[in-house]
Amino acid sequence: MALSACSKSPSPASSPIGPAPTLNPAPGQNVVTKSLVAKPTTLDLGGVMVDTWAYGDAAPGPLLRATAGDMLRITLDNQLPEDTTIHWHGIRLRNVADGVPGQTQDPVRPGAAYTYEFTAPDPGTYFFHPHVGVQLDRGLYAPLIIDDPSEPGRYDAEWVVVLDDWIDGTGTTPDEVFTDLTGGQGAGMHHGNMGGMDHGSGGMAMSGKLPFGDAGDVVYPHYLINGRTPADPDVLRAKPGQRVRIRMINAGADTIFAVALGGHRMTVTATDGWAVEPVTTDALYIGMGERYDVEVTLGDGVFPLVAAPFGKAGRARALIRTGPGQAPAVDASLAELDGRVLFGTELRPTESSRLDPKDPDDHQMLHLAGQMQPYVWTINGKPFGKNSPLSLTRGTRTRLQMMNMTMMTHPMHLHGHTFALPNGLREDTVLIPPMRTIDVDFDADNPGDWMAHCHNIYHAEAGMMIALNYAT
Ligand SMILES: [Cu+2]
Repeated sequence: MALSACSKSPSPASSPIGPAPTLNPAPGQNVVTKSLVAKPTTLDLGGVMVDTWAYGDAAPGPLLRATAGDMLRITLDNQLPEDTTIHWHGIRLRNVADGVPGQTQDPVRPGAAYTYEFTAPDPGTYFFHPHVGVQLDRGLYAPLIIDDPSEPGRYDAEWVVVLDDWIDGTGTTPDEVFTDLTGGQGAGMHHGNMGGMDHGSGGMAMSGKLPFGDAGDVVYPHYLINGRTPADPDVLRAKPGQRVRIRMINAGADTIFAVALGGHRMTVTATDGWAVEPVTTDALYIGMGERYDVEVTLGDGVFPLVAAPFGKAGRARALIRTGPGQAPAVDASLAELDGRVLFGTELRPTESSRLDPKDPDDHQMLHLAGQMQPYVWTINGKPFGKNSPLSLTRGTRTRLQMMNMTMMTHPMHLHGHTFALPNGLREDTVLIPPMRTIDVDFDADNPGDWMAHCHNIYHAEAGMMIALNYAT
């Protein structure tokens, strides 16, 4: 049986929400219109054929691109055998378009269509995916880029690089993985490395440090960049000396990656769409649901762009080619992964990315707990559906104190808002390391029924979600 987030919602499916009110564009507002078909398909991941679900016939799905201030009008045609929705991850949109079944909309039934209408106010790198069950761990994800109309064209080229951990269609499905984690008899499932001691080629991890505690809960047979295995990788082409922006998105369900580009250092310029004071690094960590923009001036040759899964064996790889030459071996070591691996929380915001300085008026707590056996992950002592929604007040600066009482890292994601870390860094997803507490502040200026949850999709499905509600 496929569990869905909807099935655990406090709003029973028997009380329908109905269609979202129509959004009319403001005078002069540009409207980006697109249709997406969610459907079963067969994909070639690069020598590996899998039956999966995707938006169209590719994973990642089609790039969706607009300019800040545009209205998006996106129709989802559900040709899946299950209910689905789309969540526009990181966008500060109107609540009715947020894609949470039972909370902001009714689930989109098989054979039905649903139109999302919202304005995308902030430029940056985003993505979209279902907010139902563990569908994100299939091929149902795609990049969403919101361009900044005032940005100078500083780049010769721009690439979107989407990371993923892949298991669907390899003798099991994400639903079977979840069933197995929760004690059922799913097929083909292997439990993760509980001790987190097998550290693959994860940079700092190689030096024996365990910055994120236990690795994820699922062992994946494949790690992908732009839907390709390392053996038959995506090849990104440019000329030597060109300045390239790479927009990185971690669409994985259970995997933190360390990313490095062989022979280069990378300058990080934004996270979750918000500009940061540039930092040049050998490599950087990217958690599930996080995005980083980096810029690189390319050398001459063929270079591996590698994403090493934290605490797990294997790697994802693409190639950057600016000239002739032999590609390096799939498993060639990268010195950069053993160099400085940046943690996102070390970054500092630009002045333009800061929240106005203000003390919080409202304090709320997210107490994160859980364990593998039984497989239950909770916020404030209970799994989603049993925990009490947080009650916010419109117009207040709200502080969320996120306390991780587990030995795993949780990428905590807030819908409909971006928060500021204590150093001012703006994000919508932040990695909370084991036994650590991070306070984040945000303005409750976008009323509705929202979600905060772990972006490990198996944790979220096992209960690590909570609603935050406030009215106009
Ligand atoms: Cu988690």
